[in-house]
Amino acid sequence: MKKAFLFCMIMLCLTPAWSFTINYFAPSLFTTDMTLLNTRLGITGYQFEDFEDGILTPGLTITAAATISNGYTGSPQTTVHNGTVAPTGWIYSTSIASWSANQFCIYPQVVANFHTFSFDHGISSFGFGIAEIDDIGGPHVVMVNGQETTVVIENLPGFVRTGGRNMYIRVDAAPGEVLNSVGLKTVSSVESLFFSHLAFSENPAIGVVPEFNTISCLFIGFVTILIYLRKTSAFIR
Ligand SMILES: [Ca+2]
Ligand SMILES: [Ca+2]
Repeated sequence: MKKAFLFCMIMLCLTPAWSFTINYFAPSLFTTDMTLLNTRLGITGYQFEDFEDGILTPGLTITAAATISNGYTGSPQTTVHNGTVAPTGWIYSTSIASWSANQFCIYPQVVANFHTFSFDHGISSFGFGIAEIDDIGGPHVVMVNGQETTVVIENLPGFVRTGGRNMYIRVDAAPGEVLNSVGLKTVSSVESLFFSHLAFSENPAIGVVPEFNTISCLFIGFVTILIYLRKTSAFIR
């Protein structure tokens, strides 16, 4: 019994307490003044992917998957943008759907219920503009590192259901944490979406430094083991 309790305590301590901050920005904040816009979105100095050239930022993968069928999708299908030049028609040009100064955005081509941005190595912050939540899809839950969050795009203040801009989302990792993927998920229906003005921020220190709480827990866990073993061996003697 004691061993089971001890094991559970140690496992709890070894489980990282991930937490992320999800920031949202309504379409009303958009301006063609990129300096001002990036300030408003908190992405000044970030690296950007604005889809001007059909080649994704190295390390970025965009996946759109339809795992349910309805009037749009007869069978499950997936599209992966892996950094190669996109076929004609995969990059669209429309000012009302773009969150950047240029008019480009990407339409993942599959009318999907899972849209995922994945990063080859962990990053500290990621922002993306959403457009074209205008149809039957949703609600769209924000996913972080493969886990559902409580943030639903359609419930955010300032959300506009339209063929234009719906919302800009920026996910920040806390010190010692990393973002491996960010996405949108619906379970009841599929929706075509446009994405634009992807913004990345990296901190080389992030991903290699455990959280203070994790370090503390590890220390407490090992001390507990030592005390337990010491008491056990004393009892045996
Ligand atoms: Ca590019
Ligand atoms: Ca749509």
